[in-house]
Amino acid sequence: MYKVFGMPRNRTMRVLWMLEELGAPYELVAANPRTPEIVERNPSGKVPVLEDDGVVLTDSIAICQYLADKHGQMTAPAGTLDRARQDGLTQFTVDEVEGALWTAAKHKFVLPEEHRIATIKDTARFEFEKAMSSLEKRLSDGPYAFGEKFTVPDLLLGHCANWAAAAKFELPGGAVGAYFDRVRARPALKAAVKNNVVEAA
Ligand SMILES: N[C@@H](CCC(=O)N[C@@H](CS)C(=O)NCC(=O)O)C(=O)O
Repeated sequence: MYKVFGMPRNRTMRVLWMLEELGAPYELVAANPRTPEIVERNPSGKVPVLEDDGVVLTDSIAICQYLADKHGQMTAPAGTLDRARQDGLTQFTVDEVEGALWTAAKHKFVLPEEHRIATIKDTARFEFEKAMSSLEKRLSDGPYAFGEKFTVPDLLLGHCANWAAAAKFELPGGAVGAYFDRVRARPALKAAVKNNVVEAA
């Protein structure tokens, strides 16, 4: 059984959602970043962490792609042109979509106060908007980014859309808005939320 360390309210949700999509059994160990149980598994103190067969894996994107490859679902096979295009969209999601959201979050509550710049939120919003225009040009006719198949970058983009909504970034309407609605309505996401309620300490 997979063991997931982290909290559903942060990037840990990507791994929980992924495991629900795959129908794989897992256990969530609720743990905040930088706590001893995380630092002993990930020197940067970040979550999520996944333990598979006692082996520790870090970084949500790498974990999700590993799970997709291992289970042979939600991914094009490695070494194919389709996979290269899929990985390109994953990288775009990390750099341009998550990058804008993470910049805003770091300067709101992650960095030590003396290193925060409050006005950076305007820059983050500008970058997020720019990323949304690029995404519109990258999407297929749907229902998902590469057509009928729901793949790893769809899940990551759906997670970023939820993150953006929670952080009060404006989500686009039109084709991208409709795409986000489809991804965020996945039953596996609803199951990941329902099955991993963590009481506030
Ligand atoms: N590249 C990592 C980033 C992980 C990350 O930054 N996680 C946040 C929670 S969403 C965290 O642990 N932050 C604590 C910190 O930055 O000190 C991933 O995708 O898993």
